[in-house]
Amino acid sequence: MKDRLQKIKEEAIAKIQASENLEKLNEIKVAVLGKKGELTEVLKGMKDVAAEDRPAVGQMVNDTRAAIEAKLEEVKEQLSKAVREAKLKSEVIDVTLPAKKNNMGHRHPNTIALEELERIFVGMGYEVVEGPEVEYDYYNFEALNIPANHPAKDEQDTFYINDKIVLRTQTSPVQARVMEKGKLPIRMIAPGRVFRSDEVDATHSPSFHQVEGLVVDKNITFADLKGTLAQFARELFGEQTKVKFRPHHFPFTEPSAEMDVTCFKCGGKGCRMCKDSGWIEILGCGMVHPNVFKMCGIDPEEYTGFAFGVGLERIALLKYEIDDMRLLYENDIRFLKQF
Ligand code: 2U9
Repeated sequence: MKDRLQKIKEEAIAKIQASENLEKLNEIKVAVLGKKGELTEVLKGMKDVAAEDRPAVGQMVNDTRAAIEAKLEEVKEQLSKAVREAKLKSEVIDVTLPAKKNNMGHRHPNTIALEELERIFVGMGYEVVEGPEVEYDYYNFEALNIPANHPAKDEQDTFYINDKIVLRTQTSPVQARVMEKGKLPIRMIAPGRVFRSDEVDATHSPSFHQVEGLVVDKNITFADLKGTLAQFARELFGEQTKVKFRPHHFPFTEPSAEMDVTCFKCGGKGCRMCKDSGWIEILGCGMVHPNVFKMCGIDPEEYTGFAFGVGLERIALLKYEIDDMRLLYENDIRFLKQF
């Protein structure tokens, strides 16, 4: 028995010493100390040992087991250390190498223009309000005094979800909803995406962005409209900018106008940018129509107001001298980085 145990120990220690990795070490452990291992087999044979010899033999088995376990632990530690060192070596970082360049994003020209518009109007005390892009026909048309037979309501121009719901064609429904809530006075802008059934070309897209404004209070006049929009134009295009108003028609405002600014490229002398006219059309505006007030629960005898609307893409194209709207939707970073 003694010789057998001695043999098991020597062979096991030799194998442990020779094992080249942790997996192999584990295999040896199972083969010697496991349920069906050599040493376990010896233990099973204890019943055949004479009773008086059992304590001594038992002690020998325990000593053998302890010696093998100690060797396993020792070699396991050596192998783990080697694995750790190899890993560290392979993960060495050379801090003297040049850093990888981060790809920086860039604000979109629309976003730059929007933030500029918001800065100007927030500076004048306006609130920025957003609303749903999928809108009831009621808020998009009816509440804004756009009659059922109006060409804007045609399926050729408007995307209909069903006969009561549309993709908003303007951000005016946001203002109609604010008016309906009844908290007066109102000084707000409503920026956002709008949809019209247009073919894509250099100046049209089925989805674009507007910023509309609305002021409602007692004693608001066309003079307030002119003063506010002239100040807006000076802040956006420079202090020297002059404005002029041409009569126009919108169903939701009366009277209505379009506002031109002196060409910021040639100062009004005439150039390619302003098609030699010296003027550039910027926005539409007008005094809120009494019918719109009535539809939204405001008494037009007590309150008056003005409203305006600008195409955000139009501002971005003009300000950054981009000649094709489609470039704004391609999102080529080489293009975007120029602004
Ligand atoms: C309410 C009442 C009136 C908003 C207005 C315009 C004039 C206008 C166009 C500019 C170019 C749209 O982006 S565009 O295609 N908009 O000319 N918008 S007045 O009038 C309102 C809005 C809300 C309750």
